[in-house]
Amino acid sequence: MPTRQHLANAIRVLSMDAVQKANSGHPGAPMGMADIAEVLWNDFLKHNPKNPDWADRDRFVLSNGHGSMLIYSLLHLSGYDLAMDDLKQFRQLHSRTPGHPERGYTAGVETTTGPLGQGIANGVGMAVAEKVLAAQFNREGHSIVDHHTYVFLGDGCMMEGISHEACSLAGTLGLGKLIAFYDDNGISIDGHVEGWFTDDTPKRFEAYGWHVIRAVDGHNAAAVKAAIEEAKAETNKPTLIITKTTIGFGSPNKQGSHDSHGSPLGLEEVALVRKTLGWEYEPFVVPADIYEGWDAKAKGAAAEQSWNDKFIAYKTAYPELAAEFDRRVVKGDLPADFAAKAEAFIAESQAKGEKIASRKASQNSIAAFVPLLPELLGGSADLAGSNLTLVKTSKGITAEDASGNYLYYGVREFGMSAIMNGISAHGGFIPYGATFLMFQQYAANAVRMSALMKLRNIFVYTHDSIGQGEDGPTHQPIEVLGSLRMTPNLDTWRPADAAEAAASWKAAIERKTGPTALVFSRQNLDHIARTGAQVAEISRGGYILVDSVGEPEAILIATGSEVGVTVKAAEALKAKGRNVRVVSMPSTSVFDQQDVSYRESVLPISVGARVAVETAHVDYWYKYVGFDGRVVGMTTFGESAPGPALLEHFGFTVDNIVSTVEELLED
Ligand SMILES: Cc1ncc(C[n+]2csc(CCOP(=O)(O)OP(=O)(O)O)c2C)c(N)n1
Ligand SMILES: [Mg+2]
Repeated sequence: MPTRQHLANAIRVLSMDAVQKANSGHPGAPMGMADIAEVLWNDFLKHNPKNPDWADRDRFVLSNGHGSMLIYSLLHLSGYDLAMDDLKQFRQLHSRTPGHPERGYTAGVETTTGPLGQGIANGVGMAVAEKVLAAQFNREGHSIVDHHTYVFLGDGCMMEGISHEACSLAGTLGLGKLIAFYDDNGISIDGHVEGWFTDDTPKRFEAYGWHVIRAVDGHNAAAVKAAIEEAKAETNKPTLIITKTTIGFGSPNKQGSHDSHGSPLGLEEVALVRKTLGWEYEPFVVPADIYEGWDAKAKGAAAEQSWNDKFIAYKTAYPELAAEFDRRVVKGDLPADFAAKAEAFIAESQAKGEKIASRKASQNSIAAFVPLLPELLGGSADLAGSNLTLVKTSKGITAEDASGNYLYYGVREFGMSAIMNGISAHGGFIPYGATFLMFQQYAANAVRMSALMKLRNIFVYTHDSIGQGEDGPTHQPIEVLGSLRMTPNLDTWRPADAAEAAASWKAAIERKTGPTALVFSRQNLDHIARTGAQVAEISRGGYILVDSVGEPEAILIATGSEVGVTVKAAEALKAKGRNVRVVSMPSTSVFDQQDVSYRESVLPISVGARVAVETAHVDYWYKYVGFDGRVVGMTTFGESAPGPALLEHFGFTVDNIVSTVEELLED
């Protein structure tokens, strides 16, 4: 049987060889953390390489995602569907070993990491999901949800602000099954960190309410093992294990230096590492006894089997709960009657004809859907009263009682969004979380990561424009809608009234392949009259709201709070004998996905005279109105004044829309 160090050396050598072959990558972190990973994976991690989707597996997150060869080596060695040939394709097009670990590309990669700090926040989300799911499903004598979340992170993650947001909340929520390993190697890209990172990290985490295990020798397997045992014994607090390591361990000339962080070691040094470690095999050759030492297939199958047995007993005792678990966690399906009930709610919202803010309409939708969907896990970054995310059936989650369905995220927009990503990646929940649209920019990269990972998340953004008024330009987004819409695989909805708000919530909940941003007004909006057929067409993202007689002279396109004023402008134009059409376009990406004949029926190519109306940056809309079209929109920041005064000041009036259309037709 090979020694522990020899098992760890397999990671070191595979990592340096793959980086060398790709002529690109980061050998330092995998070589430094190899011993820790070996102990964690071989002695503790509960997982089944043959079923990476097993619901009660431990979650492993490599927050320092630049060390991707560490996780690829672990997955390969322990028996996942990741062959040596895949390792040889490290960082190549369409390989299963992309530059940074990517969810969906590699079996066993739980979350995409690389943007430092987000992995630990995802890990916090996974631990939240475990804790809430356990509170909802476990019963006396039946612990069907009972797993740990392990996170590796480095100095970079520790320096990033998001780690403060997420770890602070993790302490408050008492996430006892979250165990993080800080790769305390004193090195980041620019060199020794003393010049830019001198926090007392143990004290910092103790102040958050974490259990901290200090100064563990990360190259001493027995010490690492003892630390993990101690961490698991602490069930009320998350644990940070601070492991002292040497970056690039095993490289005689580069270990301990940032030279080993992010470039190939070089062929000569690679040869010296082999000598130093006593590794006598060619690149990408692992001897049978090493594979044997790593093989987790039999142990993993047995672990899953024993859980399956537990689940059978649970199913006998609690058949309904077991069916819910299967629906929510295993399949991620909605209740069979959800679609019909949601349709009825949309129709009811249309019939009621209320003049309310779309954020209020959103709250009405949440109130209607939460009782139908226990998987909805809500929250807001300290703006519940403004975002209107709380409803009667919302129950806050606390350290002591995690059986609720609502998280008070505090003022942590980025943390909230990345935690939502972790909750969604874990499974069992559809998270929704809210802030002002302006502060989406604080969270932007986590929203992008959600879209990249194809996660089912609902980002709720209220106070969506200058219409929010007195708070002024610091709170009035101009460029955010455009950037949301330009994010691949993110659907953005900006509903015009209660019916569109309800339809957008339904679409967001039903979307399994990516996140949705729902954008709502602070101010009251007119109720819009629609036929039943028009109500059904909301789900197509864009539809004819007020039609012309035959082919229109001009088409007006509006979204959200500007639909009402645009309809009025169209009426004024019609009174002047103009034959115009109004298109409501709550979601451009959803409209773009419709078949060409539908799109052509709404926006016929033959009608070049087009005007878009939206209180956001004009540039986005030229795609729909063409270079010769007009946009009633924003090119500057807003101002501080009451909302109606600002809307008038910036031209969102019937008169200005009418004259813009007339000018265009007269040109
Ligand atoms: C948000 C973000 N900023 C910057 C980078 C670029 N980057 C990658 S690794 C790294 C330094 C990380 O230092 P550390 O976590 O200590 O890694 P080590 O060198 O110890 O492996 C930086 C700045 C990044 N990946 N993500
Ligand atoms: Mg470091």
